[in-house]
Amino acid sequence: KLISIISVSFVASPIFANSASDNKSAQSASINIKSQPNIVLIYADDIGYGDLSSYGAKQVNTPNTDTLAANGIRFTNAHSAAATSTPSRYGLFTGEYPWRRRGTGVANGDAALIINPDRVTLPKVLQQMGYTTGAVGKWHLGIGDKSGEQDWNGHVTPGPAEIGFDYSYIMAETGDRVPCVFMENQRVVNLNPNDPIHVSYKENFEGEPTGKDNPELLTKLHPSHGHNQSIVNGISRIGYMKGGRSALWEDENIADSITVHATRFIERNSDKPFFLYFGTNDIHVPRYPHERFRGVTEMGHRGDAIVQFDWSVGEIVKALKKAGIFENTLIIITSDNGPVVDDGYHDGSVEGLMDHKPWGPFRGGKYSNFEAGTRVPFIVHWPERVNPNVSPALISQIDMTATMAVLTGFEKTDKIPDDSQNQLNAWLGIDISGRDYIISSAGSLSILTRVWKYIEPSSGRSYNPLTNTELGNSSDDQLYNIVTDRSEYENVADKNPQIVEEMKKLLDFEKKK
Ligand code: NG6
Ligand code: CA
Repeated sequence: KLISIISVSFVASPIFANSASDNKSAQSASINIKSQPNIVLIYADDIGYGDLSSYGAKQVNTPNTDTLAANGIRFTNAHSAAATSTPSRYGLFTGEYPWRRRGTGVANGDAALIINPDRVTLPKVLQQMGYTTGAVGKWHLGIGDKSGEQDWNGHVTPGPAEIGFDYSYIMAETGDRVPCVFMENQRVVNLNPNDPIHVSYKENFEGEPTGKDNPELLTKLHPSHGHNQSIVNGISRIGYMKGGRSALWEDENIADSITVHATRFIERNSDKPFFLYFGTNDIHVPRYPHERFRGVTEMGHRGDAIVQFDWSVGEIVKALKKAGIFENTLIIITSDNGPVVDDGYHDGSVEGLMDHKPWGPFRGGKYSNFEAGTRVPFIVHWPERVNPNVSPALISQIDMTATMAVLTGFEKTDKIPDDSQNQLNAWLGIDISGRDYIISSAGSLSILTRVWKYIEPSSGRSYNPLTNTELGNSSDDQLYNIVTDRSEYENVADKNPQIVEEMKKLLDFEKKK
């Protein structure tokens, strides 16, 4: 639908000139592929474009991920919907751009579920097509129906089940936010009813230590900015909690715990099609990898967490092979946003960075409008269907819902938001062009074609000294030629007023939808 509107009003526009190739022909050559592979989405946290050795990293080795990249398609122009976690995940599961909806910014630890259970979602589409669906690991979409007044001591609903997951084993919120507990099918795991959990994002509970007042209790990590409230297992967090002692996680065991729950899900469901969303905690802060990974790189905890991430990938592969379903499983590996080195804890990552470039050849990082905010690794591996390749196609995670719907034969595609396009041909390596354009959100909205990138003016600051991030905000129009200047150093808006006009027009057209 979208394509036709665009081609009517914008087809002659100079913003689409010099595109990699004509994707119309690729689109009409659409393969007839309706089939039901198992689908495993490995969703890394904060892994940047340059963080994997398959994407050029030299100081850290990610052999398990690299093997999938070498035997699958490695995308070089793939984007998350936003430059932070919650909005990217919202876009991923709903197929709707997060900037269309309020309340999709980084969710607090006591936020209610931000996805309306009446929506058609990626897991619901797959459920309807007969898949068993599971969500394991980082969630960060809120849970329950009462922001700020959650009772964590019973069945917390709505949550993963209400948006389409048959099974869930999730971190209640994020690694750096209380409550620091796992929830299995929306109940806190290992909770002792005599020691109930209390959570507040407003004030501390009497007598409970904090990172701010009791730094002597920080046995594992000290905050560099923020993260100085409740202390859980020697690390201070965002928010206050008390109780739930038997349920608290140990940060060094998170990767093991979620990986085992992911592989068990695979084992249990290997005889019928399943969809596994595996959101890793790595490499988000607080980074405190298991001792078998701590020190394996010379890059501090951030490098070690990348190796731990790669270990998890290897375990998933092993489980699929053991179950005999590796060949017919579609594995997608990508990340929720770009990289950040110091996101709030002293963990040796700044000192250990050396020549490593988490952002690859791009400018910015997590939180940024510049490319490194949303241009992320993206690997598609499916031995039965996909020939190894490197693809320059412009693709976005926003398309996952529509693309998987078409792949699996879901017919009510009109229920999926227009933002989500069927890009199956691009995702399977048949079409090397991909989308005509995508919109990403960070401090501002950016619109990216295969040649041009336009960033809307905003009043935000241009640099965050705490995270050392160039945010890409400016009160001026910014236009970059992403082909000749992929690092976005030369703003050519003044030289190309007509292109700026066209890009703005297209963005306005999208906003009005
Ligand atoms: C920020 C946190 C940061 C991280 C981020 C969300 C502070 C000072 N910073 O507010 O540490 O949690 O939110 O990251 O609190 S995300 O990858 O989950 O979006
Ligand atoms: Ca993230």
